[in-house]
Amino acid sequence: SIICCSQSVFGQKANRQPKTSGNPVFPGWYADPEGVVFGDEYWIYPTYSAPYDEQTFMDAFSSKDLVNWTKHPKVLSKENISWFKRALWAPAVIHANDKYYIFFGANDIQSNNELGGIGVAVADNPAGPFKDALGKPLIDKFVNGAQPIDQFVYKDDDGQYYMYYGGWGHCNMVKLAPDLLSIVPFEDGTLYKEVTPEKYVEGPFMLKRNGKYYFMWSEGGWTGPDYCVAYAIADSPFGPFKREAKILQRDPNVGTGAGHHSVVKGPGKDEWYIVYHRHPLGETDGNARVTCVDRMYFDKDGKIKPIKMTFE
Ligand code: FUB
Repeated sequence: SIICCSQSVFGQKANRQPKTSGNPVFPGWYADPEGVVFGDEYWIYPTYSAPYDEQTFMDAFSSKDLVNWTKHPKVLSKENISWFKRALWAPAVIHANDKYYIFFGANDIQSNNELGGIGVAVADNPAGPFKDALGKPLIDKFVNGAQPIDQFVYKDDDGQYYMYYGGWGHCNMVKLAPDLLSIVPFEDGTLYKEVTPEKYVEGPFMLKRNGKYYFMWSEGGWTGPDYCVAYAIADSPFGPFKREAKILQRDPNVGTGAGHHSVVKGPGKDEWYIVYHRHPLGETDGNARVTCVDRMYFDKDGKIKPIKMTFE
């Protein structure tokens, strides 16, 4: 998966294979990985993939070389969220205002009618401890049919933060205030804009490359073999997000149910990695999800090439 470093950095001989971490990149069942780069370190914040009632904390993992990973246990845990009732999952993490913000899904608002949805916790360093900032969720209801989970926070070139989120086949975007602790109206006065692409299920992600917005998401059922990632290309963060293609999907020789991803940029020119979870072959438990990283390439027209899942 991850290529350690350029040969020039480590003086490797030209014919030596670059060192890789191997997939999965760390042991244990971890899903919905949010990969981010902070300074000279790569960080991955995943869901602790266990039965719902055991998802009471989040671990994080850091690496300077994308090969050796250090575990940071319980960067966020239920003790630091006063409104926690049931489960934490699918984090999105961003560095802003000299702080680190983790946005997370919590509790069960649809079956149990609990206070829940998308929360936000803040820390002074990426290993936490993150502490809930609001004493309540940032978004605690379904709007436009979108379950308030699976958020991704995107900073546009003009400094504006947008949050894309949504499960159950609907995706909304909201505008965040500069302190990232409240949502503010768009110019037309609305708070929520639905941006759902065709076949969208959950797990939105956005990146910008060469002036184009690449909006990505997961399709299929999260416990099943058909879970996969597709994308759209747009000229604006508001879309429209016209589905281009599926780019990550099961491989009978490697894994099934591959999705809920993020993307990190490596140090090289146009060097990109997709960070995602997949079900190991032969596993039937829906929570058997492991975090993997593979190279992501663009073709000469700017389209994302189908991703080859590996054990490397
Ligand atoms: O980990 C719980 C759920 O599984 C996430 O919210 C979905 O995106 C799916 O990956």
